[in-house]
Amino acid sequence: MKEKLFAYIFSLKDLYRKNSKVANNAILLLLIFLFAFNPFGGAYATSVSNQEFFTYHIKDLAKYLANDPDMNEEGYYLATGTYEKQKDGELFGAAKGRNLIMIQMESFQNMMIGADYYGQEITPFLNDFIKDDSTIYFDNFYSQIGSGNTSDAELAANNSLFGSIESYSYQLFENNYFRGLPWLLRDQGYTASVMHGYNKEFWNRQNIYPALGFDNFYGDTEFKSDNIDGIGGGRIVGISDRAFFKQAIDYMKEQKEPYYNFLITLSTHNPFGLPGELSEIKLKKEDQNMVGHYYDSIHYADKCLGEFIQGLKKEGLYDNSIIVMYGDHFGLSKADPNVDTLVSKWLEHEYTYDNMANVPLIIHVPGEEVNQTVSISGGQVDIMPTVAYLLGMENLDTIYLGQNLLTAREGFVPLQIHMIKGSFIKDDTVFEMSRDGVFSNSKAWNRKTGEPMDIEGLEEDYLKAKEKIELSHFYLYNNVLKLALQDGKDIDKIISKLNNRVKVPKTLKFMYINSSDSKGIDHLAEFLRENPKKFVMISSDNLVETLNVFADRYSGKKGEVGDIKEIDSKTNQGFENMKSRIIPLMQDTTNYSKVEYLGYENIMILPDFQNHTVKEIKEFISDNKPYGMVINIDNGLWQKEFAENAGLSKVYAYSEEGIRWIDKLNLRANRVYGIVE
Ligand code: GP9
Ligand code: MN
Repeated sequence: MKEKLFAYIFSLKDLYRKNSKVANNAILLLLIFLFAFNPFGGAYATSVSNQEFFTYHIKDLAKYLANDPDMNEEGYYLATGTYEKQKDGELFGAAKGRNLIMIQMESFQNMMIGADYYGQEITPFLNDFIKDDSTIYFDNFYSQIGSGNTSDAELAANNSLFGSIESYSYQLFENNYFRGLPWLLRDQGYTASVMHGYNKEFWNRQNIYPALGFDNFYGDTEFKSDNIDGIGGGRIVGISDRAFFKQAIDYMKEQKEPYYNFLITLSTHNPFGLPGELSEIKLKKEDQNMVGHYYDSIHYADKCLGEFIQGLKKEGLYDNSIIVMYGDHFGLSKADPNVDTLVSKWLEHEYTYDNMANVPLIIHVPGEEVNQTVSISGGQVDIMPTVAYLLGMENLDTIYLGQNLLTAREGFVPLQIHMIKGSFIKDDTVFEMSRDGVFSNSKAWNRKTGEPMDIEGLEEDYLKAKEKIELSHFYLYNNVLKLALQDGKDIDKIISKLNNRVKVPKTLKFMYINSSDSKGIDHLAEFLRENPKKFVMISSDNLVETLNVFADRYSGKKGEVGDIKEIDSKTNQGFENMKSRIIPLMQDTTNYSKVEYLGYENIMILPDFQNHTVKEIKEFISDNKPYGMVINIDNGLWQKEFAENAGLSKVYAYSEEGIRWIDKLNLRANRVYGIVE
């Protein structure tokens, strides 16, 4: 049962069937995530702004970011306000006044660069291109997406912010105020356009692009698909890269200069379909599957990129431009065991999560002698400041989280999916945060040798990686860019407002449901709709599944399925209002990030003192800033004391009398004693 880091009091019966000793002895850890109020209006803001620990965290962080004069000297953890300190460098303004052409390449992993498939060069064009006098190649560069995939890569590159892991940011924040690269360039007289040969509604692009600052969106109504059967794949069957680039050049020829064109490619989309006539890589029998098709499809994309550069030259669009290319995210998933095996075999070493997140960044400044390979670690949020530096921008008048990779002495890349929040890549060190939320269970390795590394000494960086992602979410969920940049509010004041939190009532209605209890789920939704001020604590034997079912049935988008049909069917508002009042009790917290990643971020714990040392529990509390603690006094009052002294200033542990708050908690209630104030 060692791996059962946290058990759950309501599953004791089940647990007992499996292991009576543990069931008898377990002192359990509960995680409760809750949301309460929203000082700024948006339903989603509710979820983040209410978090006391979060506020506290951010406050510290904002102070650190704003006031620490040594921040640059430290070389890592650079963020808003640091660009001006990072401008001094040989290449400042190397591309001043030029047109910017930025290409986000679908599913393009860095392991393709310089690689061969049993003697066949996969990316011959890019291999030459990165050796060109005018090219800077970043080989230690990473995708930093959240759950918005391609669209999060776009967001990170253009806005230097991390998308949410809860849902896709292009929808969550479609009404936010942004001030990223398109807006900054527009201020300098550029026209900003985005080109993507696919349905404009996908990822809600059509609705959010104007807010992101794009003057024009050339999508499926502008690009004529060549309809090559099977290219791309899955639901994303669209225009070929060849046809896309060709038409993109035609559109660019017509544009007023200076311009920024952001091109998003498509034909290397999973499952990497490529019709026979375009296929050039001869695949071994064992690779005649998604893995081999990926290599083949990347080979095709590489060829199209070469044709694009030729096309720019031919049309006189090349010399006065700066061309940026990067991959949006992985193509081959390590999570698929077959893929993992085949890729590891081809790589001749284990296919790791850092290999998977590693995408190329290539910047080409025609006519300038800039050739170099930059190997400090960087990620998509670093693109905006790096490009701004080459374009010679005097300042970055916005809120951003990346750094200029051409002057930084050290890289720092926070990640949030595949390797969960808190994971990072700091130059050659890869740190993977443990999914149970306990730092000491995490691991680290050297990205070059694969050798395991001691995690000792990495905790500070882990916290910074986590805080940086949280800061980004804080900005987005609270529309901080609007408040600070448009309304002119002081960022410190914005943060301090968050202290006016609404208190969670001491009496909670308790519901015991599971994912197959469809009546229970309907009842939960109905209760929340009818009692807009009340909170509900739900527990189940399969909590994550239950919350997912709730989301599926009652989110505004999918809400038609549920028994309650009156919720807003156009937006997620109705759902978010309900969701924000649910306090989940987690059953299986071996992977505590599961519930957090569903958007329930506050945590109530009931520590498992039996299977975990006090040190581990303290570590969990200090790193995860749980909201509250529940204790079981069966095994002694010292645990109550522990709870009270755990550094959770707003959290109270209750003894048996505390049971009154759980007025509807019936079964096994005598084993649960506490809740937050
Ligand atoms: C569709 C394309 C693919 O427009 O951007 O998105 P993805 O599935 O890779 O996120
Ligand atoms: Mn993509």
